[in-house]
Amino acid sequence: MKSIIRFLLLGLVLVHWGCTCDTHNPGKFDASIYSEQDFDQLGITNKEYLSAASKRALQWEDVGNEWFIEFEVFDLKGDLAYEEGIVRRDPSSVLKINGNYFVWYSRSTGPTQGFAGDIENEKVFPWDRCDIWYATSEDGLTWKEEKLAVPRGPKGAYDDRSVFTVEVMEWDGMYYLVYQTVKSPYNVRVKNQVGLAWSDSPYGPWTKSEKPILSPADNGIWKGDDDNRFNVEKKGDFDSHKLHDPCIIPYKGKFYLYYKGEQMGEEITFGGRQIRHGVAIADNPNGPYVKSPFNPISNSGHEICVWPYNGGIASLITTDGPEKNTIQWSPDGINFSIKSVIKGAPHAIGLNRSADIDAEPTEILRWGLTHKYMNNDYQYIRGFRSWRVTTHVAIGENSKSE
Ligand code: AAL
Repeated sequence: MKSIIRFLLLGLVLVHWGCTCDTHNPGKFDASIYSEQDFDQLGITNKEYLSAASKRALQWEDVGNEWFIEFEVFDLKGDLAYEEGIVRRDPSSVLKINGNYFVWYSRSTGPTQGFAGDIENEKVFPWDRCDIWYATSEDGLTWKEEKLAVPRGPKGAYDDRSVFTVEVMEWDGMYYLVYQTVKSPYNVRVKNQVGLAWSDSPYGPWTKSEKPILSPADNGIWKGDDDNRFNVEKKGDFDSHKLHDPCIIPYKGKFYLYYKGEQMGEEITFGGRQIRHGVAIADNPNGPYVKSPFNPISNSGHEICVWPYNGGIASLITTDGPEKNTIQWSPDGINFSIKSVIKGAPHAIGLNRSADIDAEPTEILRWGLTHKYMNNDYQYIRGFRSWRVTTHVAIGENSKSE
């Protein structure tokens, strides 16, 4: 009994000592490295009593508001507007070619039934049984659907079930479409790979890669034979299940293929779904693409939205993970840090690649395409615009400081 009491008392002393240490021991947090101006800007007047939040604020990277923006989305006119019976989603970047805008996108027909029924004949997702189509526009607002660009492959091919979520790159007189592929049957555990097609004209015809140009890591192990993606012996790399949303950027004499990874045994973390981005690098647009040893290069995100800026690469991180709704930038395409935290961003952005990207960090986001996310209905492509926000004022209030 005595020893139990002694043990409890010791515990109490240690807990008390730990508390005082945390709040009073300046050795743990060196406030002296921050200037009077740092404290004044954050509104902290008592350096002896720094809350955890104040310590974090002092440690934030010194960034201005150059990357902080707000968005609005709107319906488009013409063939990309809502249409009963047809799914159009995941728009690529928008290219301006001879005065006309071009976009490529996933297109499927008919309702989505999900995984509970006849997966051999039904549609499990809106992006199942898709082909890649394209549309053109003179002003970016009214669009005309042109025709099929890249169809699914013949039965037995790696892309026989669906080709979808496409991005486009123009390079050296050639056009490249990079997209997701699924081979039938589209069950819950099916692996998703990346395919590529190329042409010397945006109108096609397109030549498809005979094999996927990138595949999931193969170091995860499913548990049992049930078609259940949460039952795993071992999860494997962050991209052990699916590679999604591929986008190739020419960068520093090489080709950086950014993608979203989905892991076997995906979990819900304190920031939501466990989704991260990776990059694979090649010397030529057609590959071979080699995954960076630094992967994953984000801890959050969803659809890839990346652009070159100031010698580095910027990335809009949306939807999932603790760092969702941030714009990040890296000096090297690999090591990203947060430049702004925004209110919310449109899904699946197709960037306007003809923007003057050097004008300012987010110039490329002034307008572009997105889609209406609604899994139970026919999804359609929409437009978005964004603007910088530098002050918060009431009507008639003078926003200028001296
Ligand atoms: C999107 C993208 C990929 C997924 C599906 C269609 O948000 O991440 O493209 O496969 O959803």
